[in-house]
Amino acid sequence: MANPNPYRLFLSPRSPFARRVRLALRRLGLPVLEHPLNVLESNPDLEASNPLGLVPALILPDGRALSDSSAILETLHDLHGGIWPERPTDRIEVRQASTLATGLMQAAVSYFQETRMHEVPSPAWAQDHLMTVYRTLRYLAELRSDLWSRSGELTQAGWDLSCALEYLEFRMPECRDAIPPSLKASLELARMIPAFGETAPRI
Ligand SMILES: N[C@@H](CCC(=O)N[C@@H](CS)C(=O)NCC(=O)O)C(=O)O
Repeated sequence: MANPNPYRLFLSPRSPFARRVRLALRRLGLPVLEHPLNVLESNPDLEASNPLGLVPALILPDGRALSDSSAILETLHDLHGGIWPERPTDRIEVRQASTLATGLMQAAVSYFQETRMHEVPSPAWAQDHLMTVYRTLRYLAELRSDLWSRSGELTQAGWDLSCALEYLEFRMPECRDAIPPSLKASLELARMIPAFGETAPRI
């Protein structure tokens, strides 16, 4: 019988932050009702759960609302496990790699908003975010490969990196050639998983 109170997720099909949560819910096998939104419009249902008006927002089966993708992943790990490695020393490093990959998403989202959505873009501000993207890509390429995948399975950081790289290709195609081959390996691994294709950013 279907769970009468599945998780409910407010998302934008383009949001890399929503995507990391969608992928985690699928990996954990948790039933979820997805509510895709256009975040450029007013969304009273979303705002009733998250007054910041940001996606993702997750409604737990008991009705409590969670916002921010990283906080949502922490709660999913508290409730179900399976997001972070069991060993605390491993967890510290994978979580830090995940934080940097998520920061890469944020820099790319900010760059896109500045260059394509502001009436008068600031070239200096956009350039600063572009440099952040390049610097972070170089830094991430130096990290140990087992932070991204172990025994052929992506870690949470590997999923986040894959979402960030595909978002870069989607919104900042000028950065495509700057993605180091060692990082592309995670993206190739993610692309073999159907859920990754099902949650790809689309217009
Ligand atoms: N730190 C937040 C960032 C969420 C975020 O910025 N979401 C964007 C979509 S990519 C959004 O909802 N934007 C709507 C708006 O700015 O009004 C998270 O990790 O969930």
